[in-house]
Amino acid sequence: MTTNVEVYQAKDYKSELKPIWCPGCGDFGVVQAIYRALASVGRPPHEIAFVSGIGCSSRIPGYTTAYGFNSVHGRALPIAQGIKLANPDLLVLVAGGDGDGFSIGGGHVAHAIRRNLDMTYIIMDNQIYGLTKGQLSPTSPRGLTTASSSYGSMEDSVNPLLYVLGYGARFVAQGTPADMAGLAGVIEEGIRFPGFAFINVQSPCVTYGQADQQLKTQKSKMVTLQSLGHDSASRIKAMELAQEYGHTLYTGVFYRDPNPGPTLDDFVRERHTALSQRALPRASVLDVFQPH
Ligand SMILES: Cc1ncc(C[n+]2csc(CCOP(=O)(O)OP(=O)(O)O)c2C)c(N)n1
Ligand code: SF4
Repeated sequence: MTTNVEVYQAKDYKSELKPIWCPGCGDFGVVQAIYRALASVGRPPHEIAFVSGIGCSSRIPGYTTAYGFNSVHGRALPIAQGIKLANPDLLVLVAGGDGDGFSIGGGHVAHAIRRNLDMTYIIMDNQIYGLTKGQLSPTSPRGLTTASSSYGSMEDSVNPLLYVLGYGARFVAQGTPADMAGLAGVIEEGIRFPGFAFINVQSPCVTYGQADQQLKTQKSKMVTLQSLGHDSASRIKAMELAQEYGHTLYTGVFYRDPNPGPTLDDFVRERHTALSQRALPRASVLDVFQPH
């Protein structure tokens, strides 16, 4: 008996659009890592929904062959959750910048974590607003001089790793395009994780970012969590290491819940089956929550 299982390669996820990022932007490497991770997972492009907000990094869905939605600044997560609820069989990816995710959209991150739908959220953390030409972002370090802070930022930065760990995220990892194999690996692990997965990518903005945040420097500074023998089943140990955000560039999986349990989409999938609908029409999406 022959089985007809299609095998996908990284190039199958690359769209015909040519990226318009600045030469040397870290986001070029991130999209390559996403192609590789998707090829390893092997889902066909038409079964993938890729949602973003607004920013340089939010252009990323358009450079893939997945169904893409370059949505509204800070609102990628609510849209992605709606898509997943309507059709839980889709592989859902969400991407954007640190401004999109932790400034205007910061409130959504906590609730997406609590809701725990099976999706992967990739932040391209360049510590700056790239698209709008270099204003302070929530992850900019104190003292940073930018277009909007000529005397240096007077605020402490958000620590995205501690933020998501504190809200109970079940999968938390960090990567850099300076280590393409490592980044593709954590994205693949995030996609395979059954639940909400968060991946912080240190993706340098070569035009407005900090001078020491370039790929070459990152390569020499990064420390893999694996080399430390880190136990990724411990949230407390993950939080200890995450405190080094902004000082040490740790890469790899900080935390993976050893008992992830059922997701909200498991419940929704069960209800879809009970309602004999694989993907509910928009008008009936809320029917899955009816008491039965
Ligand atoms: C509601 C709304 N507010 C503000 C903007 C302007 N704006 C567009 S992108 C952006 C920030 C971009 O920074 P980030 O999200 O970190 O992404 P990057 O461009 O650095 O990848 C802002 C403030 C907008 N488009 N919509
Ligand atoms: S402005 Fe920065 S983040 Fe935007 S494309 Fe250029 S290098 Fe990349």
